Amino acid sequence: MTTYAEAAVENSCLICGARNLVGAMVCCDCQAPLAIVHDVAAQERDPQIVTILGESNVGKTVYLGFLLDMLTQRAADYEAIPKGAYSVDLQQNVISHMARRTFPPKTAMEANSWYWAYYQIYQRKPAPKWIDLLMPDMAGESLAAEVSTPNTFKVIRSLLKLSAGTLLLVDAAMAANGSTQPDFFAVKMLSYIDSMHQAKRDERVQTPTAIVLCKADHCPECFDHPRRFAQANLNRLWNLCENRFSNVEFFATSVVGSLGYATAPGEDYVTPIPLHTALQGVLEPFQWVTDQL
Ligand SMILES: Nc1nc2c(ncn2[C@@H]2O[C@H](COP(=O)(O)OP(=O)(O)OP(=O)(O)O)[C@@H](O)[C@H]2O)c(=O)[nH]1
Ligand SMILES: [Mg+2]
Ligand SMILES: [Zn+2]
Repeated sequence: MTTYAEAAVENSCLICGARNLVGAMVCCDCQAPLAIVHDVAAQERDPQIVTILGESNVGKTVYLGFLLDMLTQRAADYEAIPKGAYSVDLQQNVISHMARRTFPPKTAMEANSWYWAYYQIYQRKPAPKWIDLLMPDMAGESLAAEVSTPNTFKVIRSLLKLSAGTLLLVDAAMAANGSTQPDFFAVKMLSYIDSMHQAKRDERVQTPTAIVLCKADHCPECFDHPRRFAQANLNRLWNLCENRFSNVEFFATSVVGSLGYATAPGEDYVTPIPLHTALQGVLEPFQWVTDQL
C-alpha cells in the first residue's frame, strides 16, 4: 500500500491507481483529474468519496451545485473549504446559471469534462469531526452506458468501489406521473452496485445509500412521506433496497419554487425557466450520509 505522499511523487491516480507521467493533468487510464492526488497528499488524511448517481436529466448537477453552495455558506453549522480552485467550478456554474434564470447545461459524457469537487468539511454536530469529501459530477448517460456494459467507463466502476456513501437521485415527478422509467433505472443502478459486492453473496450492501426523490415540487406529497411515496411509485426499487441494502433512507428534494415555460421563435420544444430558487430538502440526505462516515 503506497502512501498518499508516494502516490503524489509517482503521480499515480487516486481513483484507479494507474501511474501517470509527471506533469500529466488527467489520468491516462480513467481520466480523473490528477490535481486531486496532490491536494490529498497535502491533506494527509483519507478522502471519503460520496457518489451522486442518477439518470440523465434527473437533476444531479443542479442538486450538487446547490448542496456545495449551501455548505460553503455554513448551512446547518457546517464549514466547507474547497480544496483547489477546480472544486469551486461546479458550484459557480450552477449558481451563475440559476441567477440568470436558466438551468445549467447537461453534463457531457466524456469523463475529462466532469467537474470534481474536493471539499474539507467540518461538522459540529452530533460530535465535531472533519471529513474530506470527494464528489464528482458524472453524466447520467455515462452511468447508463457503464451499467448496461460494465467497464466502458472505468472511472465509474473505480469510484463506486471506493464510495463511502451514495446519493441515488430519482425523478419523483416522472414516477408520480406513472412512468416506470425512474424505477427501472434506479433498480439497474443498484443491482450493478450489488453485483460489485458479489464476493460477499449472502451479506447485504452496507454502504449508506440515500434515495433522493427529485423535483418534488411537482409532487409535494413526497415531502410528507418519502418512504410511502417510494413504496407506492417505485416499488421495484423499494423491494430491492429491502432485500439487498441494509442502510437505506428516503428523502424528497426540490430546488425551484416556481417554473415558467418558454419556446424560442422557430423552435418546437419547450424549455423550463426557473423563476426563483427555493431549496427544500437539499441538505438532509447529505447530512444523513455524512453522519455515518
Ligand atoms: N421542477 C424541477 N425541475 C428540476 C429540478 N432540478 C432539476 N430540474 C430539471 O432537470 C433538468 C436536469 O437537471 P441537471 O442537474 O442538469 O440533470 P443531470 O442529472 O445533471 O443530467 P445529466 O448531466 O445529463 O446527467 C434541469 O434542466 C431542470 O429542467 C427541481 O428541483 N425541480
Ligand atoms: Mg449533469
Ligand atoms: Zn485513474
